[in-house]
Amino acid sequence: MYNFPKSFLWGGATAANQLEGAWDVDGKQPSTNDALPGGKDRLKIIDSDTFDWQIDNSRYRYPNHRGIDYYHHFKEDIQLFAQMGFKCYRFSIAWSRIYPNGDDIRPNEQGLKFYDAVIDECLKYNIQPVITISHYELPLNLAVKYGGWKNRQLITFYERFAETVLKRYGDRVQYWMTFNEINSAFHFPALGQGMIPSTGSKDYTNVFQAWHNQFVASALAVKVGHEIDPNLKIGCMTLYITSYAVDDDPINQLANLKQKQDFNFFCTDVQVRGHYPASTQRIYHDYNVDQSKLIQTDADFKLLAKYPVDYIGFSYYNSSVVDVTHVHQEKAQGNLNGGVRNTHLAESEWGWQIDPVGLRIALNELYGRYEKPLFVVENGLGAIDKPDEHFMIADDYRIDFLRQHIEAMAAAIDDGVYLMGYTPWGCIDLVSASTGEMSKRYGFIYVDLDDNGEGTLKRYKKKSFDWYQEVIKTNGENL
Ligand code: BGP
Repeated sequence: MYNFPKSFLWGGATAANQLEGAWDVDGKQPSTNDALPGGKDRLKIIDSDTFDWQIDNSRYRYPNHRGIDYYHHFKEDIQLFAQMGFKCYRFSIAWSRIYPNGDDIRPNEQGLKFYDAVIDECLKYNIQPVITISHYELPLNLAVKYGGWKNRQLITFYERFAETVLKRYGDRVQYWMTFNEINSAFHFPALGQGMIPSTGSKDYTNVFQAWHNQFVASALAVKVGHEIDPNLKIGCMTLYITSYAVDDDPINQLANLKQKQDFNFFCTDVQVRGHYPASTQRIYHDYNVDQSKLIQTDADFKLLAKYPVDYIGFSYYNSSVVDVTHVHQEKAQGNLNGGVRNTHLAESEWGWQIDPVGLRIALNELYGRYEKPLFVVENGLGAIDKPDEHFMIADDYRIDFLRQHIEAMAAAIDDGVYLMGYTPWGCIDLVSASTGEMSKRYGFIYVDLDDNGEGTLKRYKKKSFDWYQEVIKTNGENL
């Protein structure tokens, strides 16, 4: 017997740039993500100084630009989500559909109409939309012309964008998040902050300036949202990686403490508590931040204090092990933070270590620290699915992964954690953020499309589709 509340928001999550396609349709201009190549060099390119943001169709070809052509298939897809019994559906709005260049004065009505249609389609089935205002993209023009989020002008552009969508959809959408995985910029400022690293190594003064600007922008979105309707719930979204020290050496324990303060808590502290944490000076020092260059005003600090977020959305894929004394040699992969191999854990085909207990720990750590409602808005197993000749996919590995993580959530609820809902990542197969390819799949629904953009785009239910339908129907009892 599990204690999922009756109102628990079971659903699934996606992001515009990874599934919509139609990247230049109905007035949309390119986003930063449209300018990323697919393939193995994707993260290497983001992380180097050779990254150029030019759109070149021969290089930045399918599947990035095609997504799964959700732009033209969303009715069919949402109908499938409804069949699974989704109570909510998390998706993002492509900023460059609404303000194609980011600095436009007026929004693009065709872009607004598209999300009207998506939202209405959800509501038709009593699915609550959960909207990420900005998920790993911004209009390319804002990166090229303004240098991305390190430029304070982005606050004004984002505020305009956020206000437009909150006003337009706030009557139908209660749950919002301001920035996807805001803390990921520790590793890849190009993704969420739209910044081109100008030297071989990251300039953290820019990264922390960009965060500050994003924190202020996020607070302004909370302000505007609550002015429109005090019942709107506007959350942050962080990538949570439960981390362990490799052994009981206090040196490793201290390094693990710092990793948590830096990666897991820094951004969330500001967005939830409304002020920078006590560790800020230590963090600036460790990341060589030139404080004399940071622009942070008293008015900013007042805004942060006045408009903290209403809930904490977070993604959880894997844990990591901190080992500064080099006890283990074997490196692990992982969602941005790898660390070393954990000998107790299995790993995915991409080397992400599978750790459901780590999710229970994450939930307890976050709730213990903030005592604000939590929402697991991403979780899942990226795998290569092999359809048979009838497009049947027996993805028992995915079912096992999700079952164990749902059990961990149930245990955390018994531990006293207030958990609002669960939206596993990529509920329908979509383009992977890290590889830019289709073959790393998360969905309950298979999409016939390969890494070269070949395929019929037809949708097929995987075995996990029926399984998740039963999970939702029984409110998490039948796993
Ligand atoms: C998160 C992102 C998502 C998503 C997911 C899986 O970091 O918010 O956009 O893609 O990770 O990552 P990947 O697609 O690289 O397997």
